Parts: sequence; C-alpha cells; structure tokens
Amino acid sequence: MHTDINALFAALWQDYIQMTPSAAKVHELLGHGKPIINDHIALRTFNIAKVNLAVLAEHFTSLGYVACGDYKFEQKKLIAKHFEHPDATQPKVFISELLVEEFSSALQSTIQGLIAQVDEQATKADNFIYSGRHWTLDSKTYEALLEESEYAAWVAAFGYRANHFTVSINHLEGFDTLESVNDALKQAGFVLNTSGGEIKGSPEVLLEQSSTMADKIAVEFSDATVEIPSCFYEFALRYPKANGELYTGFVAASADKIFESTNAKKA
Ligand code: OOG
Ligand code: NI
Repeated sequence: MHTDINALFAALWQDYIQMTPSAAKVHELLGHGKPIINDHIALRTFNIAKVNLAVLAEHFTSLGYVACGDYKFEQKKLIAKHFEHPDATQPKVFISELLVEEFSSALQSTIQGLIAQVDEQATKADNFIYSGRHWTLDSKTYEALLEESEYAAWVAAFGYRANHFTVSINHLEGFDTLESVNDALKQAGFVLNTSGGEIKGSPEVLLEQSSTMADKIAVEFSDATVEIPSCFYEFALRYPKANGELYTGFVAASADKIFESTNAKKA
C-alpha cells in the first residue's frame, strides 16, 4: 500500500492519461496549464472476495480515508461506497462492485475464471489500483460479457485503474457554471454523455455533474486488438448545505447515468 496520497494519485493520473488521450487535452482546455483540483476519482470491481470493494478501499483507508456513503444500483446490479479524507482538498473516492451472483451462470463462471488468475499478494501491492488487467481475455469473451453487463465487460477489459477523474468546478478559475464548462468542451469537439441530459442532478440535490463519453483505445485481447471505450472525464459542481458547507456526497440517480459514459451503445 502507498504511504503517500499525492504519489498514489500521481500514479493513478499517469495511468489514466495513457488510457484517456483526451484527458490531457481537457485538462489544458479547462486549466490553461494550471493545476486542477479533483473532486473525485472512481474505481470499479467485482464483489468476489479476493478483489472486492473492500480490497480496493484498503488502499485508501490505510491513508486515512473514511467510508461516508452507500449507494445501490438495482438495474445495473451493483453497489458503491464513497470515501472521504479528513483533508477536504484530497479527492473523494467512489468505488463500486458488481454483484456477480445476480448474473447468468455463464457470466459468473467467466468472471470467476478471470479472478482466479489474480495473485492475492498483488492485490496488496502499492500499484494494485493502477495495475490494469491480471488475466488473459479473448475478444469473444469480452463481446459476450458486453451483451449482459457493460460494466462487467469494462472491468474484464481494463482491470484495476481509475475509471475517471473529475474536475471540481467549484475550484476552477474562469468557469462558474457547468453549462459554461459543457459549452467549452463541445466547442473544442469533445463528445458529452447525454444519458439523462447533459447535466445530471441540480442545485436542489446539491450536486450537478457532466462527463465526456469515454475515449476509444486499441485493447489487446489474446486473439485480436479491438478499439473499445476506455475511460472518461467528469465535471462536478457542488452546492452548500443549510450549514453553509459544500455537499460531499453523491446522487445515485445521477451516478446511474454517469456509468453510461463507457457505454458505446448510448453514444
Ligand atoms: C462511476 C459512476 C458514478 C459519479 O460521480 O456519480 C460516478 C463509474 O462510472 O464507475 O462516478
Ligand atoms: Ni464520478
């Protein structure tokens, strides 16, 4: 496990921009080369004991992160938790896990077969949460997973790494609204996730979010190299609660739509 939060996020970011060529361009467009404050990052996994949400969370709780919110996504058959650090300038962490037993026996045995290839020690290593795939996978199996669960297919193809980083619009100079951020992105040619509307959430639920559609990159499977959706960039604007402090939670109805950012069929 890492002992330095900044080193951990720097490593996650380096991996993320390899997977997401547009991220560095978005960063330049919004930040004009200045540092950007991240609202949160998100990680995905399966609820199998060796690699479940708790295993990923250890890499953050060992650095002082605390579990703060629980979320359930009935249709997608997954659950999530978010974690916060006592130092509010550190990014929040949103970790979800797929409820594998709720899927077909074919999907279950595919996923069990992938996770059987993971060395348990590797899950404790510093680099686990940006170590990618720990298994071999062919493109036919990827396609079969995609039919049943876009999320399962994504984790099978990409393994362990940040699914997205999220720009904190509250901390961003030159942009006060999510509309203005979205307009700048569209003008520069980026494609936004329109599932549930370009802006998910509202001032009433204290959080507005938008995201790009995931980049497509060439992924090497054991039988072929295929261009598939990788990772995306998210933008979040938080509103103050009655006590004046910014809301720090997530909104399940909005998150449900953010998940669609890796779904090529929704583009
Ligand atoms: C997570 C989607 C939810 C948010 O900010 O609501 C989310 C994912 O796509 O893995 O990140
Ligand atoms: Ni997010």
